[in-house]
Amino acid sequence: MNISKAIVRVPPENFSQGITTSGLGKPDYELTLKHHKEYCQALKNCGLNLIILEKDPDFPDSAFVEDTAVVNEKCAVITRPGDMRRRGEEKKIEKVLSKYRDIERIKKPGTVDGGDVLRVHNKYYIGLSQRTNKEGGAQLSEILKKHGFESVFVKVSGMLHLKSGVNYLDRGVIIIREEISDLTYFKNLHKITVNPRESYAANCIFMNGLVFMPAGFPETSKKIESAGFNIIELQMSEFEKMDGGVSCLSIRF
Ligand code: CIR
Repeated sequence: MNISKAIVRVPPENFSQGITTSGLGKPDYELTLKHHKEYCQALKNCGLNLIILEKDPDFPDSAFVEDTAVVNEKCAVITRPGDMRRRGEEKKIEKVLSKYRDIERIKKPGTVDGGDVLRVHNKYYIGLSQRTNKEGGAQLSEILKKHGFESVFVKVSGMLHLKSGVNYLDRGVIIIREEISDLTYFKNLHKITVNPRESYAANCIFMNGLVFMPAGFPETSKKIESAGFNIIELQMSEFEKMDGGVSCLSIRF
C-alpha cells in the first residue's frame, strides 16, 4: 500500500491518567507534547500528510490512535477497543476515515485493538490478546477475507499487543522479540531479533524507506542498520511509561 497520510492525535493534559502497567512512573506532560511533535515532524519529513486531531481529555489514552482502526487500500475497519476505558475513542476516528475509505466495524461482543493487527503484504496476523478476543478476531478476519486478504491468528501472551513484540519492516524482514522468535507463524520471514534487555525496541515501523524506532536501544539499532535499513530514532520515554510505542501513535494509510 502506498502510504501518503497519517492520523495522529495530540495527547491530552490528563495523559498520565491513562492505562499503564509499565511501572516507569508518571509521564511529564510538556515532554510528552515535545516528543509527540517530534514524532509528527518525522512523519512529515517522510512525505506524509498529517491529519492532526485535537486532544480529547475524555480519553487519556487517545493519542494511541492505532488501536482504533485497521486501514488498508480497500477499507477502514473501526475497532471496538478491548479496554472499556478506551471505548468511544474510535468514534472520532471513524468520522475522519469515512472521508477516505468504506467503513467496516467490529461489533459487540467482539473486541479488537489495532495494536494486535500486523500486516505483511496480503496477509494479516491477528493477535488474540487481553484486548482482542476471539469474536473480534473472527469478525476482522471475515471482513479482511471479503476484501481479498488472508489472515492467521496468533496467541499473544506476556505483552500488551502482538505488535509490542513483532513488526514488519520491508523486504521480507520482521523485527521480533527473541522470546517469541521461534513462533512458526513467522518462519518464512527474515528476522531481526531483539534482546530481552531491549524488548521495547521491537515496536518499530517502516515508513517510506526509514525505520522509525525508539531512541536508546543501541544493540537493536545496530542490528537494524546491519540489515541494510536507515533508521530514525525517536524519543519515546513518556509514551513508554503509558505502555505505548512507535506504531501506536499513528494510523498510516
Ligand atoms: C493502553 O493500555 O491501551 C494504552 N495505555 C497504550 C496503548 C498502546 N497501543 C499500542 O501498542 N498499539
